Amino acid sequence: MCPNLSWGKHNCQHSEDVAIKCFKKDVRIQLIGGSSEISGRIEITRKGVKGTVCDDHFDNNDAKVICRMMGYSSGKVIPNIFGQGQGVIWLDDLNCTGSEVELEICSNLSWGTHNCGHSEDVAIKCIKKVNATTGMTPTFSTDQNATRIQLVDGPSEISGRIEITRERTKGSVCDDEFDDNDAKVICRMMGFR
Ligand SMILES: [Ca+2]
Ligand SMILES: [Ca+2]
Ligand SMILES: [Ca+2]
Repeated sequence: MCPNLSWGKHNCQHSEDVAIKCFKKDVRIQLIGGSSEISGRIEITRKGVKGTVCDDHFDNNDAKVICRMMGYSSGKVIPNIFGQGQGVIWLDDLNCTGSEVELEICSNLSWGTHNCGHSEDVAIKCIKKVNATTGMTPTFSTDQNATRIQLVDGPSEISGRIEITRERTKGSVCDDEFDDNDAKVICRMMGFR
């Protein structure tokens, strides 16, 4: 969706291939105890510490934001039949409008501040993204036009030379005019920041 994007057009040599470093998000969200990954008790791992979310004021708008952060299109609150969590209660009285792309943007967010017990741990069910034209859930393996991005030849998965696989052809990205904003978009597409 970036302007002037033109796949395969360039005046570059491979000596100009660009490398980037992404940052791992310090918040990771999983749904625990459900029959599939799209439903369950919310488990948030923040700075390496696992915790839960309290049901006070938790509604579908809050669920939507959490599902979207996990890469799904939407979501809703469901009864917590998945059991209580343990450890930290990360969030209480969530006050998202439903349009935020990250929890951090929701108003009055305060990590670790709560007046809850684990019997109030909340559970949600997310809705997978649906392809508007086919009504199918997109998968990388069957869609030849899917764009897959990896960072290669680096010390870890979060840094290295950008390798984009598109229409089953591997390629690189030229460093001409490539800046931190371009890197951010690519990192975000890979689930990093
Ligand atoms: Ca409650
Ligand atoms: Ca709420
Ligand atoms: Ca509360």
